[in-house]
Amino acid sequence: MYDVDFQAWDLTGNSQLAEDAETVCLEESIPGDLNGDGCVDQADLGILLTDWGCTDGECPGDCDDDGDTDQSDLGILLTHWGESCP
Ligand SMILES: [Ca+2]
Ligand SMILES: [Ca+2]
Repeated sequence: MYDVDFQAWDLTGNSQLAEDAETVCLEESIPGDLNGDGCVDQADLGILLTDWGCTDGECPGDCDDDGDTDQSDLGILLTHWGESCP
């Protein structure tokens, strides 16, 4: 879905804007970064644990995007623990 957005920005002819947007997108795509602050830490773990057992497909703690929050999501978060943190 991001490709559609980048195409729209490219149509403006402002390549710098597109590059900035792509950088933000990449930072937000860190597996386990549930609150989107670019860092995988205890705040994200709290979100995952609060959401533990969710199966309705709209789960804030769903790291692997399979529609639930379970041990596979916890494993992904712990694998990326501390990633990109200051
Ligand atoms: Ca985070
Ligand atoms: Ca999941």
